[in-house]
Amino acid sequence: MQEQENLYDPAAVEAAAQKFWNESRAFEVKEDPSKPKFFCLSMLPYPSGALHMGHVRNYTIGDVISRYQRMLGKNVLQPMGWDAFGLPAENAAIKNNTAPAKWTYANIDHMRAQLKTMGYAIDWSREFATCRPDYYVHEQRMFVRLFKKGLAYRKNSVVNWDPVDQTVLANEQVIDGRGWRTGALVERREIPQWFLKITDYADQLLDGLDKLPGWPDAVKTMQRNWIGRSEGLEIQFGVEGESEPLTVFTTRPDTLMGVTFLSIAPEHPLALQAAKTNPKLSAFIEECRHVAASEAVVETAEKKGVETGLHAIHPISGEKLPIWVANFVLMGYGTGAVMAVPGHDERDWEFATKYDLLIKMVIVSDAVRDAIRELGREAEGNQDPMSAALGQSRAIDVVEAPSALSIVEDFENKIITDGAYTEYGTVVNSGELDGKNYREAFDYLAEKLQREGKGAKRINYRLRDWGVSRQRYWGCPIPIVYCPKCDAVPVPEDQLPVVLPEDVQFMGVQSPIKADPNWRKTTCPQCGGPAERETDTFDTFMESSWYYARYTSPGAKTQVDERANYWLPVDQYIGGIEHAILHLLYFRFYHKLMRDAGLVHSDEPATNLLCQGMVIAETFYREDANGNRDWINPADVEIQRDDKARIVGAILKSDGKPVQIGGIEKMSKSKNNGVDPQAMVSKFGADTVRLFSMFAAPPEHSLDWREAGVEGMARFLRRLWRDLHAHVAQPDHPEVDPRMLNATQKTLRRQIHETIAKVSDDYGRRLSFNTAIAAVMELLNAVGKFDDMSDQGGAVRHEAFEAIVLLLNPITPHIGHALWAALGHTEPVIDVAWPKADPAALAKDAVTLAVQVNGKLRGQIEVAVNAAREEIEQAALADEGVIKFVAGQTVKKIIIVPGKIVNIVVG
Ligand code: ANZ
Ligand code: ZN
Repeated sequence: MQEQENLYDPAAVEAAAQKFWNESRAFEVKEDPSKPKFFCLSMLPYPSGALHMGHVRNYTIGDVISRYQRMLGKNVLQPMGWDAFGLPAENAAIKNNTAPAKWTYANIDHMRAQLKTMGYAIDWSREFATCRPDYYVHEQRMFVRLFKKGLAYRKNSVVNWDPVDQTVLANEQVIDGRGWRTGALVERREIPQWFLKITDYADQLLDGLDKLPGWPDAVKTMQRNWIGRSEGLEIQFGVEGESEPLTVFTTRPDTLMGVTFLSIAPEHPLALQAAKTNPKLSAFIEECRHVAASEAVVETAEKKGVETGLHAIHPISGEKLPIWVANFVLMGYGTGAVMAVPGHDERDWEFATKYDLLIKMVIVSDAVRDAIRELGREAEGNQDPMSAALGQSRAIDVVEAPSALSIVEDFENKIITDGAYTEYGTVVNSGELDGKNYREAFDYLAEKLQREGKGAKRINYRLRDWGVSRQRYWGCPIPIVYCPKCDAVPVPEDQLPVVLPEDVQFMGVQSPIKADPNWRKTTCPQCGGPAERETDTFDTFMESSWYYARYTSPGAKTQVDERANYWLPVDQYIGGIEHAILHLLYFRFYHKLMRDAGLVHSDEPATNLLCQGMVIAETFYREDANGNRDWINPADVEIQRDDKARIVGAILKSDGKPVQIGGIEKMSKSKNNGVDPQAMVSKFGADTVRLFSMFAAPPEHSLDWREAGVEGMARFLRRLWRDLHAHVAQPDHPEVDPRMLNATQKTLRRQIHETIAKVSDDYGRRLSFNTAIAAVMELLNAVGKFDDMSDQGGAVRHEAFEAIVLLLNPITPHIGHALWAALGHTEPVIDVAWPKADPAALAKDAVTLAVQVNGKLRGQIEVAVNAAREEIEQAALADEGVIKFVAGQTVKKIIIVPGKIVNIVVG
């Protein structure tokens, strides 16, 4: 009997705890205005087939925070759902000849069962899959409303076209410019697609970041850069022989007098016009059309261009400037035209150097500005040397002032031969602008050009409208009908949802709804005539932008109901850093759309954000004769380590022969280094897996999965189980009575309460779980060394075990459930309040002082913290070690360093 209890059996302990939580519906919550709420949300999983370690890490972090907040007395909502639409289901359908729906639902069932073995405190009554019509109907309704508000619109946009399969490919399906299945060269095609006007919210999305102190700076910076607000001027250049001016957008109007040519995008109307009579130009434009126009490509590709033969007129100097078509100018940004300043812009410099165009210096550094000033003074002896020198910089040539002159010349030569000077500085060689700094030149020109009708201030965003059309099947149908008479007509709300048929047969990659004329055929909601349905579906980011809100309002007929305003905003959001930009931007945007539709009252969807790091692991492989690597799963490998735990070799378990070691990398299918969470849970139990994933690294860092580390966690839990049961097997002891404690008992009790204080801070403020666990481990070590079998000794030990169980409970809730009962409690541990550090126990009422005699350490004394000087002196002189060194001598002086040292000077 006794023996049995000393054995920790995770499978039995976990099954019992989970049964209890299920039967008591422990984590189902309702709105309760009497309690502070806490909405803890982890990013919902894509049902790919099986849980991976990344999920386990994400959901364990969320669960630890949820359980901790619950113990603080909050009404905690932790939901779970499935991001169920998306391409992998279609790929699997094509490969295995099943319907995407069937594959998806089977995966969900499997992964739900896997998640349940982890013991997460999830309110499963709120679960949903985003591929169900009762979920996406709300998304369709919102889209119809956005359409009516002008926030959803259709325009032509480029897609990847596979000419063999005759279908559009997603970016992920284009590999090195070729279709993933056919290997055919992908073409760019323009087709009409739907967009949401996220650009209307650019300013709000940007300004809102300043009101999110609970978001990591790195994420906010990435979002700012993505939105990319730039303040500049639009400037009009006349074009020789044309009535329409050419408008450019520049963020550096201060460089205006350094413009030596203009560059326009290949798709710019002026380029297309010039190409009609210029075969070389039209060939170049055609060439550009075949290169994917993504910004990244444009940024890295070699700069290329062709002259149009047209000339622009400089708005101030009247100079004639050649107009070039350049491959790095994007039609979709600004005006699609750039005033080129090769002296101060790197891309223009590269271009000018390649095509031998003029490079002018019009901005100088402070040192060069000072040199110019000096030259000016020498040249003119002028009271206003700055304007003299800067206004007539040609005068520099005739002045004899080698040092200042060479500074200026060197600077100019460097710009011409080495590269553009891109910093802000002082304007030179620019007539009326000379001597101005960036801001002054900006404001001066903004005013002047505006007055002359040649320019205006302008704010541009890098952010583009959100293209939500996908030419795929497994997504939410876009609720639009095309009528030959009425054009695009939204499906009336009472006819929603437009249901995606689930029982379909895949013929090749073509979307089954595109292939089915019966599905497409409908009547126009406006004129009643024959019409066709839109067969594109939404980008799956649509579903994941508002799912968090749906959790608050299960069963609501509307997208969300009043319950949303009890739970929102999310208090803690947890997910991967790979979602730092797009998902989190759409998530914030959609919240503002719902706010503006009157559905929610807050401005931002989530107050705090935690981005967890990757899970990484060692990789192993064998190379075949052709040098191809066959990656071997770590589970099939036996690792040999040296005494410092460094890996020195590895063998394949099945044949006992060595395998190559490939280094630590993110767990992935391609490197076959994923560790199956299910196998780990079966072998060690969920608590051990949870404990390891929280202990091995701080949440934002990479987590290096090592089975040896997992084994260490299992040993720790076994020891806790054994020690705690050994304690409760002892005869009864009274309650702790602080007045009765001796020094050792007090010391252990202080450590208990110090640990409570530290762990509380680690869980709550720092979100630093590994240090919290380390502190609890130290406490268990201290309990192990505490062999006091007295009444009060037993009482303090009991307090220590209670603290350990409670402090670990958010991380290892199953063993927590069992051990709390073992400590004699009938109330389940999930309902117990988080322990509070007792200030009285924390107070250090005694300090230890080192005692020196003539600077040499001779003894140690304990005194009260507030002990008077005489008391300390007496205690020091009475110390056994000290007495013999003082005996027979005269004490000349006693120096006390408070809290540390007493030095007795004798002689
Ligand atoms: C002249 C100039 C001089 C510029 C200089 C920069 C430095 P951001 O900050 O990203 O808004 N530009 C404008 N439209 C462009 C387009 N469609 N494609 C490529 N480049 C474009 O960048 C604004 C700057 O990028 C603009 O300011 C323009 O070059 C270029 F010393 O004008 B600048
Ligand atoms: Zn019609």
